[in-house]
Amino acid sequence: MAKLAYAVAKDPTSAQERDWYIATALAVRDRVVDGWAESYRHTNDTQNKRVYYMSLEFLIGRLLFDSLTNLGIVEEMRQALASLGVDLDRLRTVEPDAALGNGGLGRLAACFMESMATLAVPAYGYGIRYENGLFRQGIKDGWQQEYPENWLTNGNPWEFERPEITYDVGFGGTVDITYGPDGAATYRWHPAERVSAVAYDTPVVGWRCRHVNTLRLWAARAVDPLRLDAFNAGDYVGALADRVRAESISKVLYPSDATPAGQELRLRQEFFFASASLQDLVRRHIKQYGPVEMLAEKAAIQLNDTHPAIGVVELMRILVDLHDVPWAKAWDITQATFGYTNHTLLPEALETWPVHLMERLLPRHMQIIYLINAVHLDGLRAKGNSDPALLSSVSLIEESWGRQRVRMGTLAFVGAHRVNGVSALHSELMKETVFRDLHAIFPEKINNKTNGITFRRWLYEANPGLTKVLVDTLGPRVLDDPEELLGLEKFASDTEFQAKLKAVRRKNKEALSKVFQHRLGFPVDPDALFDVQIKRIHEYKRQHLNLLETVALYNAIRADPGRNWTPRVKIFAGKAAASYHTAKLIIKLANDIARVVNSDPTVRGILKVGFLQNYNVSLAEQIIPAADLSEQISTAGLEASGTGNMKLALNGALTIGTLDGANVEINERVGEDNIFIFGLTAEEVEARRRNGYNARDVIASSPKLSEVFASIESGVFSPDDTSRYRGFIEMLSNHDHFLVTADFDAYYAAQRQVDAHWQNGAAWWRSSILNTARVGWFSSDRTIREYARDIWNVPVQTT
Ligand code: 26V
Repeated sequence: MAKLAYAVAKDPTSAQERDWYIATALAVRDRVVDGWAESYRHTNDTQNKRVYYMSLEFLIGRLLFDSLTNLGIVEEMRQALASLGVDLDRLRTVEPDAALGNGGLGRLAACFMESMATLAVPAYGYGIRYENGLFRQGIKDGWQQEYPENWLTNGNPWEFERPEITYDVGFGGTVDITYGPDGAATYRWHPAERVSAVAYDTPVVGWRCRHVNTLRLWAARAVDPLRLDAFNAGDYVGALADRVRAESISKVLYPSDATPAGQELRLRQEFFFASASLQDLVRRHIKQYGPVEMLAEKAAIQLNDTHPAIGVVELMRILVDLHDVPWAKAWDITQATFGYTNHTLLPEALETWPVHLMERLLPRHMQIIYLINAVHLDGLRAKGNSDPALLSSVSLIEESWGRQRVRMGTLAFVGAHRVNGVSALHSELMKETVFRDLHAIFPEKINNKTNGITFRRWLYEANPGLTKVLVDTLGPRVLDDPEELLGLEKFASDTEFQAKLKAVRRKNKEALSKVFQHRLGFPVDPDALFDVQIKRIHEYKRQHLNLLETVALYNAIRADPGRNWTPRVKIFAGKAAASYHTAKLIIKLANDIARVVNSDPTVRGILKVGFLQNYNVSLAEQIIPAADLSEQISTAGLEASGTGNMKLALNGALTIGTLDGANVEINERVGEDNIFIFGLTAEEVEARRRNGYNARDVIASSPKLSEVFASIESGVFSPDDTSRYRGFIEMLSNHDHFLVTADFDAYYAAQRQVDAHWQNGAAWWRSSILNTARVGWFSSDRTIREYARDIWNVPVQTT
């Protein structure tokens, strides 16, 4: 009430929902800030080592329930608001999602921030305060439309602007050399352009408010917001031009997670936030801990993919040019400080930058890169490596057709003391593929850190019904130690316990059915099997494999409607990069199939298809607790880990999937009777591709697949444009790069096993319980403990 009056300046009679939301958030924030100050003091007093998580993406979602949950005051707040006639669950939906990320990599960063706070690892997350988060997706006539997502329009109660924490970031210009009396050269960069980076801090509160960390996001501002000379001369546009150019850096998140934008603005974003963050942490180190030579003892910097890898070079510049640290010493400090996480092996996603662009934008950094490379290659030659093919393969500079590019993956690899993949399989494949030669030279660098998820958001907040059953059954300890979930195993076949979980799932499915009604205009049957594929739309993730199976199932039902079919709802959600045509066509295909299937009376009550638009963290929180089946069907070897797979299994969905990414480890833990694994293994995929895969023969030998192809190609699902999918079918028939056709029959068969298992209700629920029971290991607390022990060398609090 006081907040509503004094911070929002509204009285209860005129307050709108948004006013109540802001007042509530501010009241909660006060409690968080108390813990924040204390955590900060504690770290300063103990002089503990800090972790810096550098990421161009933090896919946070909403924060109100995160704060309430971790402070343990959800019910208290619910009642307080109810006594004022306000519904907390409605307020919850007023908050816009902070969608400062594309997908898995960004969401992982957000889960890690929460776990680091929970484990009281003193940490800063560093990133960019994008004004526009990931685009909002609309669907028009079945096609994806992109709209800007200005999440800050109504203010953001969680952030604190820190105008006093501002750094200059330079671009372009020249490099001066001066020689000292001993002949040693000193280099000084004189940038032609400067942009200010202004800090915005968001507190990140850990479970039970044990510790509060900071997410520090940088906003770009012009150093000189208005050129008065130009303004006074009447050139109003020109006077503002520099400002527009400078501020464009933090305007928008790049909305692709597969193909590097390759644009100057992206490189400017990368350097902007890397430089501001390094200036900030070096300044803090010197102020609090003294000599810069001690940096690696007091700071661990984790690079979330190669996006901040230019930071390796920026730290070298800061040490060598600004603090006169000798080169070799500076390199030791840099390597000891940085760790690098790789999140994808897709060749098209590996970042490289043209040398000429680097030279123009960051001339001093390009010199340093050449020097790092020279020392790196000389070191190899000194160790007897003289094979030119090897040297060019591990060089920081890639040369092809006379064009030179800087390999950011190689830079991150050589600049870090540890390099990690995000699942056991992915880490092994890193050693065999992209980093093969580097791994042979530095065999101790690559290590695995299988991803995890924060159970606070993905279980306690998203699924309070299930959480209550767990606490009632296992006791409150389960909230602090996810391994306690194993205690569920003994209830797996207990009919009474199964009934409790069924009731919870049923309620969650009813809630999701309302979402269907609201967004798509029809409800779905909560008794049907909810079959869910939610993730970015990508050919390698193979939403189209799922769609082909949907059509095959549709055909089979129509051919024999009286059979004992398992009623299913096929649920899809996900965004396609705006320029990714095939992904957008897959969305259109999903909607085309949905239209035909949903209006066919023959399959009514048996099959429904729905594409839910604008997938984001908040929609995920609604879908996951209602899911029965989790689709994790990427071409083996291509999904680095996946984290949705973990969220769905934790909430009791059974997985149908390939042996890819973390599915492999989920399979090992839940047991093969409780998961549906199908398809080619990563090795088999490799072999098929190597031997030249012929899709046409495979299609011809599968009557089901032939029928599916024929119906899609002939326009059964696109009567308004019968040629719409001709090119798509042709592509799958001629160069089926992701081996959709190769896995089709196995996938169809696995789906029929799913049907059979579902029909034996007790067996299904037993498997579901065993999934929840056995995936405690996928908590991001476990992942962070491993990073802390093996990479960062920092202590963690025991829970
Ligand atoms: C690449 C690019 C290229 C330039 C444009 C912007 C951009 C943004 C992101 C990326 C890399 C995306 C890599 C990624 O998200 N990988 C996912 O990481 C998850 C967390 O480790 C993992 O679970 C997923 O399997 C993996 O696909």
